[in-house]
Amino acid sequence: MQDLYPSRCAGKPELLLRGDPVAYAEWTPEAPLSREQTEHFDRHGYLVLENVFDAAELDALQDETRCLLADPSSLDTETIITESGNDEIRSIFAIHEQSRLMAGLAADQRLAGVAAFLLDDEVYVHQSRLNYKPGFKGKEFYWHSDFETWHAEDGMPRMRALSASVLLAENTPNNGPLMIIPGSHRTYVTCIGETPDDHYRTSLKKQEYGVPDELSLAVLAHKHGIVAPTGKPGTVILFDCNTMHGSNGNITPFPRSNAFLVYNAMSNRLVRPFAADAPRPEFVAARDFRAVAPRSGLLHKAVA
Ligand code: 6CS
Ligand code: FE
Repeated sequence: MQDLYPSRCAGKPELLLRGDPVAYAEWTPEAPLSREQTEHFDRHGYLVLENVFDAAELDALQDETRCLLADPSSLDTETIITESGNDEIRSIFAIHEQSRLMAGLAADQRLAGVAAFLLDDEVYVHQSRLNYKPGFKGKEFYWHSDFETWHAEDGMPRMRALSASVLLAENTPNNGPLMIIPGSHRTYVTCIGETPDDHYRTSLKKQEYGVPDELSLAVLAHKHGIVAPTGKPGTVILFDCNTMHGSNGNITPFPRSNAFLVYNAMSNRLVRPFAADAPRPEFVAARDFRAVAPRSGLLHKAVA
C-alpha cells in the first residue's frame, strides 16, 4: 500500500498537504449535527458539543471513573499507564473492553453515531482511554498529531478517524485543558527519527518520537492560533485524527479527567505499521475491527 503520509524516514521534517477529506459526508437535515457544526469541524478540525449527557448518566460515568481509579485491580495491568516519576495513574486504556458502562459510552449514538456521520462509514473503536491528569501531579501531553502515531506505529492508512473527549471533570483554563491548533488538521507535519522498539512503553508516559519540530509548530501556531476549549462535565470535544493538540501539566488541586473514544472508519482498517517494525499491542490499537452499532439508552441501561 502506498504511503501517502511518510514520517520518521527523512532527515528533516516537512509540512505536507492533507490528501483526505475531513467531514466525509454531505450534510443533510437527517444528520446528527447541524450544518454549522459540520462545517466548523471540517474547517477547524474540532467541535465542542455541550450538555450531551444528563445528570444521571454523568453521575454514573463519574462514579465509574472514581471506582476504576480507586481500585484498578480488576483491570488488565498493561492498560494502566502511570505518570513518569510517580505512581499516579496517567491513563487507563481499553476502557470500553473493561467496563460495561464505558462500553455503553463507546457505542452511544451521540458519539459513535456522530463519528459514523462525519467519517461517512461504519466505525469501530480504534482506542479508548481515561486520561486522569490528577491534581498537582498530572503531567503534560506534548504537542502531537494522533494520526502521525497511528499511521507510523499502528498502520492506519488514511485520515478517516476522530477522537471524542468526554469531559468527566470540569476542564478550566487552569487544570491543563486540551489545547488545539485550529486548522492544523489540513497540514501533515512529518517527524524525524526512527521509531524505537516497543516505543509505546515510554511514549504513553512521555512521547519523544513522532513529536513535531518546534519550527513546524511555530508556523502552525502563528498561522492558526491556539484554542483551549473548556467546559463542565458532560461536554464533548470532537477532534480530527490529524489536529495538532497537546495539554499542559496540572498544578492545581482540581483533576482533569476525560474519557477518550477514538473511532476509525471500517474502510480505514489498520494494515502493517508504516514506520515501525512491529504493530503496537491491541490495547492501544484494536485489530478485531468490530463495527459499532450506535445505540441510545445504553448508559441508563448499564446503571439500571
Ligand atoms: O499513542 C497514542 O495512541 C496515544 N498518545 C497520545 C499522546 N494521544 C493519542 C493516544 O492517546
Ligand atoms: Fe493525542
